[in-house]
Amino acid sequence: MMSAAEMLDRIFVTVPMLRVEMCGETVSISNVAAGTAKRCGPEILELLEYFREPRTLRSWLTRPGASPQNVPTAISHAFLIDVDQLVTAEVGPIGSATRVSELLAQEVRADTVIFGAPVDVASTGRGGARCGPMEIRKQMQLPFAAAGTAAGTVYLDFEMRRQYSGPPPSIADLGSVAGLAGEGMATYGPRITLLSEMILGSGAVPGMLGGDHSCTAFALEAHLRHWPALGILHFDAHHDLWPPAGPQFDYFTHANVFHRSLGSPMLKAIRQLGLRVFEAASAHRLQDDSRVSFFSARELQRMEPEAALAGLPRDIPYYLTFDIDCIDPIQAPETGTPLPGGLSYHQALDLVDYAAREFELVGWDIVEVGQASGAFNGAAGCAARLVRQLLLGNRPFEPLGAYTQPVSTSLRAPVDPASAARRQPQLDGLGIWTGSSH
Ligand SMILES: [Mn+2]
Repeated sequence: MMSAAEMLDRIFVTVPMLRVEMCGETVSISNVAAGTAKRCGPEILELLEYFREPRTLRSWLTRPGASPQNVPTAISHAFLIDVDQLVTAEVGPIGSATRVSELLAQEVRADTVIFGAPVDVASTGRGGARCGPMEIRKQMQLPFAAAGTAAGTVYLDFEMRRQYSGPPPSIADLGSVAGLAGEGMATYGPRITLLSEMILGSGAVPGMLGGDHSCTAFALEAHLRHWPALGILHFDAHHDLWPPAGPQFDYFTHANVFHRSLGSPMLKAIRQLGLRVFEAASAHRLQDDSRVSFFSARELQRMEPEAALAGLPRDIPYYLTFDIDCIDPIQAPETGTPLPGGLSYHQALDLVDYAAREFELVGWDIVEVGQASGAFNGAAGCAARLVRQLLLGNRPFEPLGAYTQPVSTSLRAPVDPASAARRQPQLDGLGIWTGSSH
């Protein structure tokens, strides 16, 4: 049981999407997702407005003229929520398991802050993407140490023939956005936006593990408010540009993600990569927008990453969103709407690596990874490796000729056997080597 003094220093925030109705002298507030409702005096609105920014209870109670009277009601009816209750901790965190309150109080500094969005209510295909965060975390097995504690560790990447130098990435993992049974995206999604805003406010790069692709629309909402201009690199078999079928169908699906984002003038460009969907559509449903450009999966078979990402404005930050169905279902079958003829894992890795080096990536997600159907989850395996490449981002590295020996050295100087023995690598299951420099 928390003491009153401890409670005062907890950080609370107003739950998004409360329903507020004025009824004469009183106001009726309801949290539809939680199933709570309460009629209150109108002064509660000031309280809820104040906590739209995450703040401690103490800060409210020490404000001149502020009243404590609605605080217990607001908390017991889930109008105000402790920020740590926005998420549930997950097994196998990537980097250091971190509470939201620690991030907000700046007790943890991280380059990237990971969170999961285990939800698939907006999928029109097979479900299962709610398992994505868990399935990806299971396959990460990353040696990335807890934030700020990894001095002296180096990372090798045999596949890419690189030895990364400089400080390793510091990564915090908040767990996953908590959901309520039967909840839809109209209330779950805004909590993704809220968490993304908090991470952006901390100065870190948010990295989201979906979830169906509708999650991206809510993360992007935070980005499009935060950045004066933004571009999107969109990996997908589908364009996800469908407008709602009509005003009566204004619900969220994983197929109308970018139609929603294009409503923002802050979105300057979107490059779609890997498209290969055959569809019949009335022409008016897909309107030309000069911000949208794409290459099909087939076109990409003959293109270098440089060409695939050419022609985009380079003076703006980018958000990278990766729907795992971009990769061919032979390698990544565990997804809701698979289509044949996708990118190979290696093509995708080359593109993501190039994007991370050449563009300023300020946020990213990997979505639509489903549940394993057998012993190995190929989609999650591909996703975990793409996550690793995104976490390494644009860090400097030395090219490797063989194991830990830089190419330049191997070509020019004989190897000192004693030093080679000291640098004997330890392999882990993902082909990453880590060791402290002892
Ligand atoms: Mn998609």
